Formats: sequence, structure tokens, C-alpha cells
Amino acid sequence: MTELAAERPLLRVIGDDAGSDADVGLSDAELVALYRSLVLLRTYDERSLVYHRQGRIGTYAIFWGHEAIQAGAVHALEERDWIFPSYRESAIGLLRGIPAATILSWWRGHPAGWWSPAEHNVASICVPVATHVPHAAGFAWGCRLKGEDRVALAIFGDGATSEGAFHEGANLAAVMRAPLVLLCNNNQWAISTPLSAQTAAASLADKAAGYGIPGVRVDGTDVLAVYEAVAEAAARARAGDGPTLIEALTYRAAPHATADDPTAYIDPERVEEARRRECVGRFEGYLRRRGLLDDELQREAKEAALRTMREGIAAAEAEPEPDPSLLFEHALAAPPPSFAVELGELRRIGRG
Ligand SMILES: Cc1ncc(C[n+]2csc(CCOP(=O)(O)OP(=O)(O)O)c2C)c(N)n1
Ligand SMILES: [Mg+2]
Repeated sequence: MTELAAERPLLRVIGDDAGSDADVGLSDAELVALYRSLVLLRTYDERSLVYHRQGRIGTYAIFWGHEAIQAGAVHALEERDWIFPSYRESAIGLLRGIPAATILSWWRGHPAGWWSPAEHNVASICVPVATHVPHAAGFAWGCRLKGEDRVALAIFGDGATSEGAFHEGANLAAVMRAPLVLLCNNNQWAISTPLSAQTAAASLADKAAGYGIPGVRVDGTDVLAVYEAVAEAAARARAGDGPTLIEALTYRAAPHATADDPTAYIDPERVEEARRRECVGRFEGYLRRRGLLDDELQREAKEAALRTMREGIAAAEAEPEPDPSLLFEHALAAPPPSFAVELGELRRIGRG
């Protein structure tokens, strides 16, 4: 099942020692900034799991081990480029200045959890699988028509590549040469559906040939490999050469979400292996080999991220309870009478 994917060569930059490390041309300051982004995402994810267990946020989609895909991609883009995330990349906006409180509010189901996409160039978190791919394709095509120098990045999972929306978005973007980067996080599971049940293709990157676009495979736990692949794809898109499909290979080392029990289906040895090769530790090894990371920076980056989270959850919890009438507003121009009855019931039982 998973051997299929592992057999093929992957683009890698981070090696196992200084002799096998490569260089992507980032300055020391940029490498450290990338590290801080990784630590922030890792800390956000670990604290969110705790907040969920404490009943402070709702069901949460864990992205432990997938931080390199998100941080590598964001650092490869310009601020003016747009990001279209799925639920798996819920916190990617942190790297674009969206406050932790806003994203935590989203997971609390609170209206403070939404932002204006145009403020941060980050679209809303997309829960319906793959439906943001055509959004990103249309957006990218629109930018091209308007002569705007912007690239759109859509991040989605292996399961998303089986959806009609993925096909429609990829095909349209390719035909229109839209400046789109299609970044697939192939974590080899779609909840309990393994990759072998998802596709008969030898790799997801192979699907690119059907759209007439380049397909690239990278090690998704290597933040610099992701950076390099996305930077090249974005440059191609900017030059008017259209989309690229990047398959970032990982293995899901955490439950699909807090409501899932993967012990019923996952291979525990593969999980162990994925946890050993996790992306933050690998990048820490790389930075230490280059003399860019010491214990003090490591401690300080973690403390800064923890502070962001403490302040974020405090601010999210300080938001006033929303009025339940919001549940019924902005949906229908002419609400049916049942809405008023249901709102009255909510108020009667003290939920408003
Ligand atoms: C259109 C649609 N169908 C089904 C679901 C239920 N669902 C939620 S996550 C998921 C699996 C998606 O797997 P993948 O695309 O590999 O992303 P991952 O969760 O691994 O990041 C499914 C089927 C959904 N959210 N949207
Ligand atoms: Mg998946």
C-alpha cells in the first residue's frame, strides 16, 4: 500500500549529516524566521489538542508533522500571493498575521473566528474536501485577467485528489494557465481510507500529466524541499506558465481529528517511524549543523510561541457569547416562520 509511494525518489534538501545537506539559498535570518514559523505551528497544534481536551475548543483537526508543508510553502510566497487552506491548515494564517485568538475562535464555533480574506490574503478555512481548489483556480485566473502579479496556493490532501472539484480546478487552471500552485499533502490517509484505496496511480504527482502541467514529488517532512518546490512553482506561475502540482509525501502520525481513533486502522510502526522523522526536529538538526541554532534560541522560540497561545486562548475566551439569533441571520432573505420558533425555543432554554 504505502510502499508504492515510498519507492519513488523524492526531492530532498535536508540530509542526515552536514555532508548530505543541500542549500536553497536562504539567508541565515530567513532560515531562522522559517524555524520560528515551524515552532509556532507546532506549538499551536500541540496546545490546541490540550485546549480540546480541556473543553475550550471543539473538534480539532490535528496537523502534527505537517508543519513543514505549511511553513515551507508560506515562506516561498510573496505577501501579495493568496493562500487557500483546508481544515488541515487551519492555522496557516498565523504566518500571515492572523491572531491565534481568531483561529482558536473558529474552532470554538464563535463568529470572532472569521476574518476578511483580503486583509491577510488568506481565504476562509475550507472544510468540504477539495472545494477550495476551484476557488483558488478561479481566483488565480482572475488575477491573470486583471494583470495582477499574484499567485494562488491551494493546499489539500490525498483524498481531495479523488474529488471532482480537484479535477475541475486543476483542469481549468491548466487550460487558462492560471498562476496556481496545487500543493497536495499526501499523508496517505483520508480519515480511515488508505492511499491504496484512493488511487491506482503510482503517485499523485503523476496525475499532473493528465492536465498537461508539471508534477513534482517532495519529502513533506523536509521544510526546505517544500520551500524549494513551491518557490519554483510560484516562479513558473508568475512567468505565465501556469500551474504545478506538488505532492508532498508525509505519513499521518496523529489522529485525523480529535474525534478519531486511528488505532482501529493505522499501522503503528509507520506512525512511530513518522514521529521519529518529524519535520521540526529534522530542521533543528539542519540548523544546528549550520551553527544557526543553539539551546537558547530553541527555548526562546518555543517560549514566544507558547506566549502567543496563552494570550490567544485568553482573548478567544474573553469574547462575549454570540447572540443565538446569528444562527438564523444572513442565510435566507425571507426566513421561514420556523426560524422564529426555534430562536424562541433557544431563548426559553437559556441559550440566548
Ligand atoms: C466533500 C466532502 N466529502 C466528505 C467529507 C468528510 N471528510 C472530511 S475529511 C475527509 C478526508 C479527507 O482526506 P484528505 O483529502 O486526504 O485530507 P486529510 O484529512 O488527510 O488532510 C473526509 C472524507 C468532507 N469534509 N467533504
Ligand atoms: Mg490525507
